[in-house]
Amino acid sequence: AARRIYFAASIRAGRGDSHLYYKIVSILKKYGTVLTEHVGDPTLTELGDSHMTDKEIHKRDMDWLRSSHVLVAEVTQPSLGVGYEIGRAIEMNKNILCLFRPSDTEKRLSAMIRGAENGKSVIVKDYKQEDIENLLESYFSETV
Ligand code: 6IA
Repeated sequence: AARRIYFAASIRAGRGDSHLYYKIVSILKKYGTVLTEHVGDPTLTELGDSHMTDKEIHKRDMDWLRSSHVLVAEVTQPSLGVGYEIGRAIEMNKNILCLFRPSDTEKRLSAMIRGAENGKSVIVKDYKQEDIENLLESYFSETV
């Protein structure tokens, strides 16, 4: 069966990187089924409304997370929702790849994310936008 990939990135915390999220989703589709394609939708704004209540969104996302094989999270734009998803995924023993762009932010990545790295199931990668294809290729061919 195809890998089930949960992609996490900022929504209400800000959509400034949405074009990059779109690109990441399009690359991830080579490696499996992306459950959370909407996260990469550049037309989705942080103010946007959905037909679902927050409770329904939370339940659907947790069900998807449970059913996924791997969580890929773009963590450069700090987001409560993404941090929450990473924490829940760690408790579920999922494979997790966190992607951070040091050169595109003044902020340092949270110690709770950087410090969760274990060299196996939880990987934190510093990267540049232009390296994303190679990075995902080596992650999916060597790690998961
Ligand atoms: O705190 P944030 O909103 O930045 O959290 C973003 C993360 O939480 C993403 O990785 C999503 O998986 C999840 N998430 C948060 N809000 C939604 C959502 N809202 N729909 C789906 N997943 C969500 C409805 C979108 C609305 C703005 C049109």
